[in-house]
Amino acid sequence: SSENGTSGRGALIVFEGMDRSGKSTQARRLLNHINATTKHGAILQPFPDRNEPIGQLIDRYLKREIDFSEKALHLAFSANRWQKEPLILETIDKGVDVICDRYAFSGVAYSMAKGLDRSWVRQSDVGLPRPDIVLYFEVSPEVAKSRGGFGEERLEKEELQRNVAKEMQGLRGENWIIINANNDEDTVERDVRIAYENIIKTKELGKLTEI
Ligand code: DGP
Ligand code: NA
Ligand code: NA
Repeated sequence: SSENGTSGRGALIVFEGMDRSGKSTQARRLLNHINATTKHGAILQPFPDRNEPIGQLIDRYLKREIDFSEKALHLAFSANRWQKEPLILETIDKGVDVICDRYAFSGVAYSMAKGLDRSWVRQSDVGLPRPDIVLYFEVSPEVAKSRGGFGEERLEKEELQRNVAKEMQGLRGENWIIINANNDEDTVERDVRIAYENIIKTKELGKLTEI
């Protein structure tokens, strides 16, 4: 059973998965649920965070306004997360949950899917706060497709997404929960809540060592 809602530090909850897996919708639903049902509450932290300076550059890259070399892009996404590390730590310390919509696993999986070497790409995220739980949204290509075509953004290409999904499989750790994102929204929401209720927090928030 979890200590959520009673005492101690907040939980670090990460949503990962492919584009159109429904994770952003469900991250917002969990945020609302926690804020409606607990005293401690939660905040939602999307990555990339397009509001801070490095995130603005990433946003312009995704909209094809500027270019990055692949390694510089990798470090930009990573730096975008490091910019938010102090906020994440302070928030957790206050007892408030932090929900991240994507995290370092996207960073590693996208860059590996583009052919960068794992031992190089993992380094820049080592030391970031370690999630208490990673909710991995698994969606079949058919269902993802039925939810609408890819948008205009530069990484929303079918082959790349397939490779990202493949790389994500290799990143699964013992704190990962696989969410069947082919199910309807209410079923997925129920599964997410069950996972949330069953988070087991260590006394101190850990740090990412293996990614
Ligand atoms: P989103 O705002 O979740 O739709 O993400 C925007 C795009 O950026 C999406 O195609 C996934 C990709 N992305 C997210 N995080 C990272 C990362 O850390 N590295 C790379 N290369 N791509 C990422
Ligand atoms: Na997207
Ligand atoms: Na999203």
